Amino acid sequence: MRKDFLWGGAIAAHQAEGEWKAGGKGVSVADVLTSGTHEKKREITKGIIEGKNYPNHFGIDFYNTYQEDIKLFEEMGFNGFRTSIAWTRIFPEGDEAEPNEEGLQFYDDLFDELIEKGMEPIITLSHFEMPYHLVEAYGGWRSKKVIDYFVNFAEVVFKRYKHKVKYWMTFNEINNIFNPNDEFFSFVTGGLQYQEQENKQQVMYQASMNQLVASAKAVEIAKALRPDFEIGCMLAFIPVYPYSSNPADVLLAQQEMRSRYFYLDVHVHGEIPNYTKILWEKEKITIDLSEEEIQVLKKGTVDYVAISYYMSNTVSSQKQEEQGASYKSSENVVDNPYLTASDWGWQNDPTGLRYALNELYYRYRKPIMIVENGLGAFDDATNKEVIVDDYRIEYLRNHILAMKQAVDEDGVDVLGYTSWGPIDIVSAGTGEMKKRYGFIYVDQDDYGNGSKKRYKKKSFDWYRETIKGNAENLI
Ligand code: P53
Repeated sequence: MRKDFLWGGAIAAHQAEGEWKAGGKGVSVADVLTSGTHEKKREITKGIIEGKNYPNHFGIDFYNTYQEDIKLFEEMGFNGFRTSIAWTRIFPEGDEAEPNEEGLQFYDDLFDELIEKGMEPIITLSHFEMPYHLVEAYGGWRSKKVIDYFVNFAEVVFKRYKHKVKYWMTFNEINNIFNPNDEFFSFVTGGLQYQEQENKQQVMYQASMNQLVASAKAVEIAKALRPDFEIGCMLAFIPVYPYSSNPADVLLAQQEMRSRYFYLDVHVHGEIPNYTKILWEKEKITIDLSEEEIQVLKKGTVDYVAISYYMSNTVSSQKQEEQGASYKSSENVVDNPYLTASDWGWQNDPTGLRYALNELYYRYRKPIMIVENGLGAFDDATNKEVIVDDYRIEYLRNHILAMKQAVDEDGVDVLGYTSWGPIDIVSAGTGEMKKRYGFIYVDQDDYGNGSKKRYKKKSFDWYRETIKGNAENLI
């Protein structure tokens, strides 16, 4: 493991900060999402509807509590911390010419606090929180105008924080826009809402190309400001396995991986891969992409690859009987009989992390940062002073061990590991508080009721010891 390995945790502004209107903040896409459950999808409402529960409006009040929360992270020995900048704090509507000073000041204070407590800020520019106005007025990322608004936002924050932040990511889980099973993700990732008649694939690819161009432009600007900036891309990396050794399954799994690799091929190599060009032709998809933009993609390639890793998916070319409720990144996903799943149907697969790191590193030869990994679970908080979350410890231990094997035995270059939600936050997928990832328990329910007091879970001490021993002490 690297000497300067970054150990820490990761959150996103909209899932933690709350105070959705404070300091001149505008409405983001996350602000129009109601709360749901594993069984009941979050609703995307047209604007804010009185009487509905919008959990991102309150988050865990991190906007007001960050100093105390960071103190707890410091106690665990974090030397890195990932969060995002809420675009709507800086540009409330998204298309203004001038930024909102109060929003900028908030992140100045937050980053100062992190640095003072020994943590390298690792910052995502866009994490499921684009201004809602850009959705209403421009149709989200389907519009090329949004490229300029994003690039302007990126430039403002790069300039403002260039002495405080070195590690950046442009778009969180950029590939999450591509989930044919769930249009929810197209909305949170790309601000997309499809019309009845339109070719969804076309819209999705156009939005993705617009984001990829915007990312590349941001990289160029960043590098001109400070050449030693580290700018990464970020993928939801769910490796796809074949259900059997039937060559049809193996080929299907390989083809489904393209919905991940397409993004990396552009981000890292600066080129649209042949398999995508062929698909566009076959599906009669026409993408508006100028020669100049093609050149921009070539120049604005990333320095590192960041991933979230929670699970693997398995696909079968044949229909399988009696499928459970596994998270499905495509309609061909079936349960993997060798794996168990979380209460939300995410199949727990530590070996898959080692597999993923190898695939990524030897395909792209870029350092990798694991910026999300963790187990969403129900915690028994009958006695808040003693919350025993052995299941979480086991999940994290096995994944960290798999990462260590990838580093020590396979030679993969991993820059750091920030577990998801070191303090309980609002779930992105369901809007629940009760889907908890934290080492720190937050006394609050799905409706924002509770004392909001913080309590250390059993995993708190375990993670502190793991970091202290640089994971050498894990068994
Ligand atoms: P929640 C689905 C699949 C993989 C990653 O998710 C995902 C999702 C979204 O549900 O999102 C990332 O909160 C995302 C975070 C999110 C985290 O995973 O649904 O980057 O914002 O909170 C965990 O359990």
